[in-house]
Amino acid sequence: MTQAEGRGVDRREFLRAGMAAAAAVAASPGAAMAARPPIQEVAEAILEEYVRDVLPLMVASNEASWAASTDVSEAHSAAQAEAMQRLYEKAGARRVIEETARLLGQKDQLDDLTVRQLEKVRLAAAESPGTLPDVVKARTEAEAKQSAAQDGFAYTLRRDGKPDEHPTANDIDRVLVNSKDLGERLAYWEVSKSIGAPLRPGILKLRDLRNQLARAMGFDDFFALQVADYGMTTAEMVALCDRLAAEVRPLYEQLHTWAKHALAKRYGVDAPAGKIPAHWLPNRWGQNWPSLVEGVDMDAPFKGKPKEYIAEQAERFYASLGFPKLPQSFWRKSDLYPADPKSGRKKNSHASAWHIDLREDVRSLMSIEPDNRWFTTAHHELGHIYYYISYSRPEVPYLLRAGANRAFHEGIGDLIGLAAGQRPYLKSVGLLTPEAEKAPAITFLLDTALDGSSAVFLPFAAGTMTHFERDFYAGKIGDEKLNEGWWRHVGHFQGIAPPGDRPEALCDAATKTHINDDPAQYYDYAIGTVIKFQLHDHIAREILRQDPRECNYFGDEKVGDFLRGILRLGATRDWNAVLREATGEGLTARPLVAYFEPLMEWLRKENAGREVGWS
Ligand code: X8Z
Ligand code: ZN
Repeated sequence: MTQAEGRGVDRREFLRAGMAAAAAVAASPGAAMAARPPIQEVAEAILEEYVRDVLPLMVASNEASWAASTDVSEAHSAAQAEAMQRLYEKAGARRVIEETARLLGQKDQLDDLTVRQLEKVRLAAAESPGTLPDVVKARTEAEAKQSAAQDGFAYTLRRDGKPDEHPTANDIDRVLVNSKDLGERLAYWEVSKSIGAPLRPGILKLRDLRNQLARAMGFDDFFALQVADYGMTTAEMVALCDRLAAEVRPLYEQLHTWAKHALAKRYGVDAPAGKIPAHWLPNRWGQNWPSLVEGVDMDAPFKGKPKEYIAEQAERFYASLGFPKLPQSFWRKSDLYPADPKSGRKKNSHASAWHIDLREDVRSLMSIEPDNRWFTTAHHELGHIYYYISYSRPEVPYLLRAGANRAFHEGIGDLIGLAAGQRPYLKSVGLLTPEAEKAPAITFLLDTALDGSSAVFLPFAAGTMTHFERDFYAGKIGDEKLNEGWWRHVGHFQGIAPPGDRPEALCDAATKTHINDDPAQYYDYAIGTVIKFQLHDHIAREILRQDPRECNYFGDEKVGDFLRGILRLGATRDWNAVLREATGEGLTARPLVAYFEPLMEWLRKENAGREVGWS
């Protein structure tokens, strides 16, 4: 029980709301005849009032955040902080906290939908309790400042005899994916980490403010507050993530060994014993390893395509499953391509999807370039958008216009990304080069395991990120040991080592955007990855009756019906039940591991005689 639930409520407020409910009942005699417990009426009236008050402020706050993320400026950042502050004042008002606690204390007299909404109100209030207005204000300002520092950061690359260069995040990623020159790789990897130092003071401050608010509301810390949205404790979430990481560990160790040797060959050096040097890998955090498989250039089919192709092709995939075309406002209001360098405009470089008004105003922020990574990312983001569209219907209360859990929201677009990477589909839309068509199936399977959110990704998401943030918010990592703590987890879960000393001032953890602006939630992606393979396995085997590794969802309305059956529920049902009813199984990495079974056999042979693992 939280502290808030333990405190008494202001009875006058409660009675006032009760009277409002009685008036509502009088105006609607049909409802009264149903003879529902009076507390049910009270709760419904309170929720209605809450939505009426909070929704417009949420829309204003989303609009201000959108402006701040798509056009970084001091004025936008100040407006964002102001709008968020106004929202927080209402959502976390003392009265809201007390009424919600009181009602949840009698939840056995309330229907399930009402309890679910009250839980959402309780958790939202815990983010900004009106009992601590100064701390809420300080946090809001610190959040806006940290986002502006992150989104407005310009990377500077200094190389002997060359003028300063200012590579974008896309430029850095391109070098890390393509360059075979270890000196150049190291230079770009180090530049990619230069954003950590300026973000260090801000993340420490935010940790303390976030914790202070969560603790005042009875949670152990901010991490526990975020996990509570799953109806779980921190210990349960970490145990779950550990189980998922352990299920995939034998496959990961084989992939790690194979990749280390493949990269050593590519760079013309000997493979080191144990861990892989971080700058060898084609991703800033080693979270996935694209383009490692020789012989298939996944980017080739996108070269020379118009810039609109990627997002429009992703839309065509969803439409083929019976989803509607995206509203015109999506295309008008989204910000899908890199900012023109000449414009001087700075925008957040990380992809995201936005549901501005919990109705039809849906948008995405991306920096799409014509390559395979953005092809997958666009499918991911449109998954969020189609989730928003599917549950924005009168039967789903505003407060439950969310995923079955946050991981479902992440998993759906990833699922369509996985489907859009299947060869039969790629061939049908002319995205399969003759070389890729001829390549053995194992080549594709290997690329799927290494890239995107898959086998290589899980140790990062369930391991490094989840453990680091758990430790960070629980105070288990000293303020002067952030880098040590970060690299300990990276080494343990991912088998990756920094290319040299990483002094504390550098703060490598803060280079990952989610640590700053989507905090204590990265397990969403780990669980979303597992759910993706569970759903995919079910769709391929039970609906399409095709091989999960060579299947084609495109144009199949039965697949669309199955997915809409999940999406249209929003958060009105328990997520465990939704998963079980959809797939017949609880949360498990079994289908993910099964998907890669032929690969596991192949890897064992490839790695024969090599030392597997790193400890
Ligand atoms: O942040 C994202 C999405 C936006 S919700 C692009 N992802 C994680 C990341 O990039 O670290 C998708 C996979 C993991
Ligand atoms: Zn996402």
